[in-house]
Amino acid sequence: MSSNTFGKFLCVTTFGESHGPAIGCVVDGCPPGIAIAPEDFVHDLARRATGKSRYTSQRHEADEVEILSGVYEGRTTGTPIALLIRNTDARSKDYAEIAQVFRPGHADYTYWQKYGIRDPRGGGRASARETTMRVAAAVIAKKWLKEKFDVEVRGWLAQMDDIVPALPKGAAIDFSVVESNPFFWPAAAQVPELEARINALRKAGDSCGARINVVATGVPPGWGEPVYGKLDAELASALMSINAVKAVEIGAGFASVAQKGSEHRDEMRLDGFTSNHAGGILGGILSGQDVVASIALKPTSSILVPGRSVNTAGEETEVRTKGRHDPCVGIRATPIAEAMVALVLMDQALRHRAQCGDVGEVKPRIPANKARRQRVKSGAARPAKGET
Ligand code: EPS
Repeated sequence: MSSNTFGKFLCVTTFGESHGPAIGCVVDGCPPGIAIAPEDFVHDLARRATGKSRYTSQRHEADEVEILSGVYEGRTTGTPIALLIRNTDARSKDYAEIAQVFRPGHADYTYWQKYGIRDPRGGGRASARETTMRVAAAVIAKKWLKEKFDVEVRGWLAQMDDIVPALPKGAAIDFSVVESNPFFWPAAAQVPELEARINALRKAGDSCGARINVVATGVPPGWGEPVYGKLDAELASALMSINAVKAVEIGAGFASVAQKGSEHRDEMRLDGFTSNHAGGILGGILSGQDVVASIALKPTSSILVPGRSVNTAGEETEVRTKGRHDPCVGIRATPIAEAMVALVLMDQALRHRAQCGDVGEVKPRIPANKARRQRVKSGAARPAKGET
């Protein structure tokens, strides 16, 4: 009932607040035998962390994962995996001024209405800090998906404020570029423009929103479920549960409103689908094409620009949020979006194996990437690793 757990076979529960002693998660239902060590968590946690560049909050957390259970001699045992990260750089006095005031756009007011009490320090449970454990849990999912199925889940920042990547339509994303700048931006030449935009927002005490795209490649057809367990429905729920997310699109998303049926449908040839407007999901079940999702994150609500609000005593007041905050929380949300997609995919893969593991490969099987191969051939896209 309290909704701190998600997943059916792979169940992830997170706990902890931004300024509590620690944050953690329990991952239950993980198959035995997966090699997991504390070092496995370092890369993705650092990609998500604050304080890694001048463009995010300057809170410096070590984000060191302690594996408390479920792993013996470096391998998962099939029992619940408990992971813990201690909070080491909380500055709760920053929140003294706003402890009795509701920040407009934040969850302060709604938590207060629901529980009649709230932990205001660092946003409590409604802080971006909570997403750390999603990323930690997904390290296991990403590893399992890659090792067992060669499935990879990767994302990039697809819009920041009104800036969009200057890439030709349909161009392949070069992930070495995405990973080489603190914005996860796919067009290197624009990074100075992004830096200037964040600097200007900081100076103005304001913030901006962002869009993130996530793609899962190498997925087999068949994962997913019909009706209430649709894979796209579960992706939408998982992605929407990330703090600050206000919209989720799968495949063509809202653009499908203005498409004709003859354009939207992804035609099938024996050598591949000719397009991927479905985002790899038909009837809630994977077609074998890449899974494509996109999310919109709202502008950070903890800003210096004064805003009108009310306080817990029921008086009208003005609020300015000082302290260390992200001018654009979307800048470091790429690994969080990847994490939610990976966790949903692993959960659905385990569910598929449980019910339909004996079905095997069904003919005909349509290869995934004809549309992409055509773009490569026409010069609109670069070949990906291993692609000719
Ligand atoms: C956050 C405010 C900042 C961020 C925090 C999210 O925390 P604080 O006010 O305690 O310095 O640093 O994010 C993280 C610490 C994190 O690991 O993501 C907020 O307002 O949501």
